[in-house]
Amino acid sequence: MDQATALRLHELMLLTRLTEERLVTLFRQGHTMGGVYRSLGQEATAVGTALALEEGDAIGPLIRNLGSMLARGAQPLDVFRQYLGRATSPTGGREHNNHFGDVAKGLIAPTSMLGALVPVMAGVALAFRQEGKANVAMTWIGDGGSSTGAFYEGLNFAVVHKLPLIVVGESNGFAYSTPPEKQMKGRLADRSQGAYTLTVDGNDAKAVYQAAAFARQQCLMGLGPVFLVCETFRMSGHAEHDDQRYVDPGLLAEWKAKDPLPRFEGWLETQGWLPEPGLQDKLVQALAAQADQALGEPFPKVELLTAGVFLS
Ligand SMILES: Cc1ncc(C[n+]2csc(CCOP(=O)(O)OP(=O)(O)O)c2C)c(N)n1
Repeated sequence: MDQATALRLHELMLLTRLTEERLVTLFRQGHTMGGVYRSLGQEATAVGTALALEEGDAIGPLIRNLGSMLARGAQPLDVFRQYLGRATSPTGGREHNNHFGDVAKGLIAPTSMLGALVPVMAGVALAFRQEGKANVAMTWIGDGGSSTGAFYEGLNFAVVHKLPLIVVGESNGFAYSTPPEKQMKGRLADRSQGAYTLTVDGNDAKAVYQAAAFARQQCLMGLGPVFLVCETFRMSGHAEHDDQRYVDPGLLAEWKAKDPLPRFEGWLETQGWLPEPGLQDKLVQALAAQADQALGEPFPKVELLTAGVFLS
């Protein structure tokens, strides 16, 4: 990894963490419309994978992959507008977390239905191949989400048709309060269905980035999908309303020592590649100003709320 990429990876991980911290503040102040779902401790998994993609590739993230969206050009201001339900948000105030996309940026909107994006992104990968494009599609799945039929159907389809799809498996200790052994036999990597499978330390940003770049090459060589399993840990509750009382404090302490951000900063230091001085303060101030801007913007007009919404 070159210096510019390493510093970008660091800045995006920091931006993800600080954006989510600001969201937590807005949640505690009672400003957000719903829950706040963080990726605390998993920033390397979200950012390291997406940053390894190239122009023209596409991602289909989940709620815990805000970092991947920022890596593809989504703006924190739009994230705040979404959570605050403002008319100016990408969904016009109709949706209240990160469920927004931008096809021009290769960002397919996240959906709540776990697993559902695997067949969707397999379809995107199929379209890339049919159009003769040297591009890949990427999506993410948690250990809980990997128990859905859609995950199996989508990955199986990609394996059979050798599609350029990267499915990032996030093995993060819990699905809500359920540990993997209570809902699956074996490990997440065992669910690959014949896809080339790599398991990496998901808290090692460099390793994640390199594995994702390798996976991309595999896909472009026509070798079929890659299941890239990242071993990591969800360092906060399922969302901010969940205090994680079911998690062994010893386990949390163990993973805190493996926090991907200070760990990557340590590696940058060994390289002599220091982030810009004052970067964190600069980001904190910019994010506070963006959150204030979003707070000052209007709510949608009630009569417009159902416009563009599919009503069955
Ligand atoms: C098909 C489906 N079933 C159930 C849910 C409700 N649900 C939302 S998040 C979640 C837990 C997800 O756990 P996991 O896939 O391991 O991801 P993590 O939250 O650990 O990132 C569940 C069950 C859902 N959104 N979609």
